[in-house]
Amino acid sequence: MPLKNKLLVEVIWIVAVVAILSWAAVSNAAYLTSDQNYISNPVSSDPVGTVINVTGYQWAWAFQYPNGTITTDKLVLKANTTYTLVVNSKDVIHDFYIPAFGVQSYAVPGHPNQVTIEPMKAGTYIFECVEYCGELHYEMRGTVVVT
Ligand SMILES: [Cu+2]
Repeated sequence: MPLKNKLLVEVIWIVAVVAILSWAAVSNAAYLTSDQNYISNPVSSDPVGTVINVTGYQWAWAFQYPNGTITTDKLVLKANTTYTLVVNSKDVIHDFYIPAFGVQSYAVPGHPNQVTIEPMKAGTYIFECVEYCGELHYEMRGTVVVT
């Protein structure tokens, strides 16, 4: 290959790599500076919408609603309503996960995390614990009922 063509190939490679890395940098910056409510964070900011306290313990989940009602192994929500789940644990580390909503939050004793959700469609979904937390870990699953 003549020297001139080698130089051209080299320049094309450099331009392509710089373009791809620039695109990745810009899209990551946009993501990192976007609304972070849908990512689990330590409880520190003002919660959005209705607050539901989610408590994991060996081996079930309890959901406490603003009116004081507590349900276990069943989370009842209304469609098109914004909720902040405050996720905590009574004993060991658990991990609250609703696959259909793409929402996951660690449940760490003494260090509550919060995550915001807004169910869009009525239906029944599952939630589960996705952090091995002992003998009956597999029992920490239940349903999310959206009406
Ligand atoms: Cu668990």
